[in-house]
Amino acid sequence: MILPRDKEFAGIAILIAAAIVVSGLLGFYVESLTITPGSTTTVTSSTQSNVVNLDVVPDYGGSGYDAFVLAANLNGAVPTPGSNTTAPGTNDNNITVSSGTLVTFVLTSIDTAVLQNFSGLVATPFTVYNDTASGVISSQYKVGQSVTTMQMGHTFTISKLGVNVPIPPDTIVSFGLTFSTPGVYMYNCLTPCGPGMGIAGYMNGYIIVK
Ligand SMILES: [Cu+2]
Repeated sequence: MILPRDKEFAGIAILIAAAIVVSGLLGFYVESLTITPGSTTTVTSSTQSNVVNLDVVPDYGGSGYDAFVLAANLNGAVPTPGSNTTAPGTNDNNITVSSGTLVTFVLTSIDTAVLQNFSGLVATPFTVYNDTASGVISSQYKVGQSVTTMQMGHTFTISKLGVNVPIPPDTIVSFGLTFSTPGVYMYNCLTPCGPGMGIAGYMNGYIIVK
C-alpha cells in the first residue's frame, strides 16, 4: 500500500529520473553538433578502409537535400533520386582512415544536375569515368593541369588540405589521398546544391585520421 507521502517521494523520484534521461540526451545532441575540424572529439564511423566508396545522392533527405552517402550504408539498395520526400534524418557519412596510408576514394554521383563550372589548376589528380562532357569513358586529370569550365554538380572538398575535386554529373570520380597527420578533417561540397549543403551527414562529413 502506498501512503500519500510515499506517493510524493515516488513522484519526485520519477521527476529526477526523467531529468537525468533528458540531460543525457541533450548532452549527446550537443556533442554531435560540436565536432569541429582538428578537434579531439570522438566521432563514430561506419567505415575503416583503404577504399572509400561514397555515393552522391540527390534529394536523399528530401527535396534539395543532396547527400554524400557511404555505399555501405545503402546496404546494396539503389536509391531513387527525387523520390524521397521525407525530412532529413540521420545520415552517418563519417569515414575513418589510417594516417600514412594511401586511401582511394571512389565517388559515384547519380545526380544529373549541372550547378557550376570548374576552372583552375588541378591540385589533386583524379580520374573521371563516364565523362560524358568529353565523350570518353575515362579521363585522367593530372597535377597542375589547367581545367576550364568543366561542368560539375558537386565537389569533394577538404579545405584544410587544399583538396577540391569536381564531381561532374552522372559520373564516377576516383582519386587517392594520403593523410599524414592524425586528426579530424571536414569534407564538404562547395557548389550551391541545396539546403543539405551545410548539414553534417548530407553534403558535409568528417574524415577521422588515426
Ligand atoms: Cu553538393
